[in-house]
Amino acid sequence: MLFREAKPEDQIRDESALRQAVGDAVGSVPVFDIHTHLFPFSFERLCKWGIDDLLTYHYLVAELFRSCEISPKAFFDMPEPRQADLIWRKLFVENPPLSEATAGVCTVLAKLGLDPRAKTLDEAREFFADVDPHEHLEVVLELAGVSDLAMTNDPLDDQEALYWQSDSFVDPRFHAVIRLDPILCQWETSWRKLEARGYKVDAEASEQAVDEVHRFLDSWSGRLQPRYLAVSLPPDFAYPDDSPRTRLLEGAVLHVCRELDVPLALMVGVRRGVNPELGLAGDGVGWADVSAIERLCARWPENRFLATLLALENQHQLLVASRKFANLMPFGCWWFVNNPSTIESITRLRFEMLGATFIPQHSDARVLEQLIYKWDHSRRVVAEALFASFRQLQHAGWFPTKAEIESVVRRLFQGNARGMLCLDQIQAPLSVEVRPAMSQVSDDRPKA
Ligand code: RAT
Ligand code: ZN
Repeated sequence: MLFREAKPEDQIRDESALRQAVGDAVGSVPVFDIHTHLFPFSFERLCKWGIDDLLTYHYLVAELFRSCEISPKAFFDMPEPRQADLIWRKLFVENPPLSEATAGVCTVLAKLGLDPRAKTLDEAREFFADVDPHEHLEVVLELAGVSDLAMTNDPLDDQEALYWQSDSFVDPRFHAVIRLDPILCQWETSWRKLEARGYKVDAEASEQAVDEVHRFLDSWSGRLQPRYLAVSLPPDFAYPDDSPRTRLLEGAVLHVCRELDVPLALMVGVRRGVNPELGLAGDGVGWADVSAIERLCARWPENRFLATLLALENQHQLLVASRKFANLMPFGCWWFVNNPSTIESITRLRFEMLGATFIPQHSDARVLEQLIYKWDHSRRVVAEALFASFRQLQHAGWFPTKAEIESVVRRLFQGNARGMLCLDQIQAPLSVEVRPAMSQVSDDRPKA
């Protein structure tokens, strides 16, 4: 589109018309959700959905211990429905659900026609017991406005590997992503798993071991067809250094990315197991050294990098780095910065420093219905930030048309992700063949 050709009568000069146009465009655009932990229904129990999974989300588990004296051990020993009941009582009935994660559950319930002020979970349980999972998936994707989503796939997880090896049906809207944390962050234990699958690897990540990891990634990429490779990294992530991580990155991962023509996603700043008793809810945050990302981008100019940082304090540095390296794409407001106030300030800064050349949000959904609230909440906040930037433009004497606003919004929520993943030529499917969930998995040991 040539913006210069906008007819004067189409240009929006008025503040409230601008707010309306931005809100309508952001509210209706189909989203490419670039990072989730969701699985298709064919992956059976790996696919989380329904009220008990929603309430036992680790964001809520972390909040429970601030409002209830139960010990983590006693809590985790309870069956999931009882955990969900306790969380409901403590965080939703005895207290107003003010936090982002609790408010999110209310949004989900309200959008599904359920009462977020119910005293018990009975009504919600009946609702979910009655739904047909495949129809429910369509309802959820429609309510969330999600056209495509990226999963988080770990071929070293034996349970997950079985589903891939038995060629379980994967809904084409669910895109595979190979997660490298075991290889790049837990090499000291993971090399044994690779060895057990027949790869000639060692604790030191020798040259031969690095070649074998390349072979492993080639083999699983053939099966999964990943849209990108991803890793979450601690705040002290350094590059380059004399560690198995740098050897594996340079000798295997970055080459595989080049060969497949896919980006590497860097999610930096997580301190795993700050309070190990809390399990998944026990991770914390630390400041990252953004110069490590800059060096990766500089030394590997042919590679593309997606990056999201966990610490609020690192957000500005990532944007400065992105202005220096066109092969770096900031994405999402990750985990502890995925709150309306932080999304708004980060997104405003991103518009101011990068224009529309970033991916504003991902859901990080672990439970299917979370897509509904994560996107409902994020759309509202991103719309506010985009409105502020267009309002500045109006003050500067440049008046946007509705079509121009819609084009920017499509780029933010769909085009930048598709471009980064080289999906521009591939059309999003209009309809999907739905297959029944698999009832039995082969008990073959995964072989790479
Ligand atoms: O947001 C989350 O659910 C975290 O537990 C992590 O999964 C994080 O998003 C990650 O991908 O490591
Ligand atoms: Zn995640």
